[in-house]
Amino acid sequence: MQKLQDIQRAVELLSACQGPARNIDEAAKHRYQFWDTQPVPKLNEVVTSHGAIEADKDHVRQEPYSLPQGFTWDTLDLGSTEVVRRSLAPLFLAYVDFRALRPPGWLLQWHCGVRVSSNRKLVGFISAIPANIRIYDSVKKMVEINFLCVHKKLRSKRVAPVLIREITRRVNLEGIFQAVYTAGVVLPKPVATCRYWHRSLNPRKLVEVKFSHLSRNMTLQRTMKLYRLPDVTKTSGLRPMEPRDIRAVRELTNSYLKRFHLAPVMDEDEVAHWFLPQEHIIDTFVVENSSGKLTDFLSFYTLPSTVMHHPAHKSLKAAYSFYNVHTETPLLDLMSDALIIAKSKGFDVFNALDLMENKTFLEKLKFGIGDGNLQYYLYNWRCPGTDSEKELKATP
Ligand code: MYA
Repeated sequence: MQKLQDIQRAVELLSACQGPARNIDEAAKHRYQFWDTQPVPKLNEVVTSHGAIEADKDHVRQEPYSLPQGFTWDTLDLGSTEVVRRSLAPLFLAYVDFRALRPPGWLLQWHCGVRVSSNRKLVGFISAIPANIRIYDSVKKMVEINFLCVHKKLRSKRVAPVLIREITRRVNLEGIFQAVYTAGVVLPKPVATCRYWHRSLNPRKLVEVKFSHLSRNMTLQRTMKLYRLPDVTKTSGLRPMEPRDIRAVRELTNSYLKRFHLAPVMDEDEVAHWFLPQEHIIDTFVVENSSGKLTDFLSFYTLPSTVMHHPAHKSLKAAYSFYNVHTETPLLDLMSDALIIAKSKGFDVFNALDLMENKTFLEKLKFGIGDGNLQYYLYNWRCPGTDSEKELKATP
């Protein structure tokens, strides 16, 4: 889920709008006209029990929810370059790797769009992908909800609640009644709160495009020296993941993730989909010891963003930390190698959230804290909140 959420966050930031609260104090004053009708805990609720908030439905509404006059529902074929280029790209204002919306078990009806009936222009979108999620001791078939988006001209007209109700109906029709999602805004009620951190790999360019600025008393030369990295990695046996590693990577992942309260449980097809290296999309490096056993792996995915109004730089290449599993190599060494690989592949910045065990290496490896939180939510599941270290995103 991480990957989709990062793209989402980019979209959220790009379309900065007056919307719901971004911190708990503001949120406490807000009345949630829509969310107060949904099976989610109230913001001020102290949750101590675990379980579904409402029972699975026996009867699910068969007809789609009504849209305002002049709009129609449509499903989007994300396998079609034409659909992505003509419909989705203008709505999201960004390059998005929609392969992430077609993991094993994906359904066409879960790529749910709203078009203007007269000219077929896409003005709203929401998507769901299936995932097995473990929350504390329960493993549930859930969906991850991503890419809720409404065209700027249609904002604040209560279209988002219709999209959310409609995707809920379509998911319920498949016998699934729980979901996991993230947002920058505070809604009832986050199960965990995380923060982004950024590690400069190419400080000169980051300063030039104003992604970062020179700290006080720092020259560009000193900043470049501060962030300099070795040319070669340190861990012996580190190599790109191959199809023959799928089984071992699955075992490493599922057993490592048992340490966390909220995490996906992946089968081999999902491991292949999310981890097998694909140029400009996902990098995964495994550590193979001298007896041929895989002991650790690191992974990060690519998200380019467009640089506006700069004569020389047109885009920024960001790497996002994905899953990093360690049993023998110290996590600090593994992540230091991740930075070295990312730098050698031409990335400008390496981003990571402060979840899982990431707080143990962020400062040591010279990550700087970002602004804004990423809130994690569960739909129709009540459980106590988890710390960000005990929490973990689901899939990219
Ligand atoms: S998070 C990414 C969200 N997308 C963006 O930020 C892109 C740019 N922004 C927009 O396109 C619009 O501002 C959006 C809101 C579409 C976000 N998540 O139509 P409205 C509530 C949930 O008048 P608009 C992502 O994709 C808001 O509190 N609710 O507002 C995960 C208010 O409700 P209430 C949100 O600004 C999505 C109502 O909407 C969000 O025109 C997970 C206002 O509607 C938000 N990010 O449109 C969705 N933002 O009155 C939930 C606002 O109560 C999935 N709102 O305050 C739930 C599980 C469903 C499946 C269940 C299966 C079992």
